[in-house]
Amino acid sequence: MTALTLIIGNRNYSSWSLRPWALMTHLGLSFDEILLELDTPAFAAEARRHSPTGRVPALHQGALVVYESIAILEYVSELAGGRGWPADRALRAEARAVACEMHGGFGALRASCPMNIRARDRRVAPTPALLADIARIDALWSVCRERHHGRGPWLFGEYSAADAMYLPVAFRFQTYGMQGLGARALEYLATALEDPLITPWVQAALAETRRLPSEEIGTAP
Ligand SMILES: N[C@@H](CCC(=O)N[C@@H](CS)C(=O)NCC(=O)O)C(=O)O
Repeated sequence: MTALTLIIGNRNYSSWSLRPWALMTHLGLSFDEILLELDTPAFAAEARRHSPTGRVPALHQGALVVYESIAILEYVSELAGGRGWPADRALRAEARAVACEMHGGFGALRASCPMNIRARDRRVAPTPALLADIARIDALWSVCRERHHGRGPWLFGEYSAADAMYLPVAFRFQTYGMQGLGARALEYLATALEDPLITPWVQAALAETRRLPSEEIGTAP
């Protein structure tokens, strides 16, 4: 297979980059990484060289450039013989809906609680919009786990692109100490945060020293 290169942003902050990285890692695909420092004078020009949107992530394979995290998830799943999604067609449709909901939604959560893997004990205002996003995540994770717990520990039993999409949400729960998850959802949160395959990303994120003030949100509890 032609070599794959994933273009990513700072591991501590770049939630969109983490998603394809997590799925590619779970699928056992081998790939190189190029990290572009977010919010630097060089970023805009560099990112434009790698992706037409000037954003990360992007995936390169020879002359092919795939951008938009969800399109990358689809592509790498195809490269792995479809293993990025559930084998069952109905489950696959549900998993795609759940993944698309993350890609296009949860605006309050994303805006008020940026992913910041190394930060702990941050608190943000529990606005109605944020609480509504948390309630929806609780419902979604709980229903998935209730229905699929017999097949494995992930949203649809086996690991899928849906889990990769929600991994940055798990880090947000850890950073901002958000309440509101029921037992099943909490169990899933622990599964996501304790996933040994993401350890290299987390270790690298913890080793990063650069701070982006725009992403350092929240006060001590
Ligand atoms: N919809 C895009 C979002 C990509 C995105 O916003 N990436 C951020 C980093 S996590 C970025 O490149 N920000 C730099 C900028 O917008 O200048 C996707 O799903 O890949």
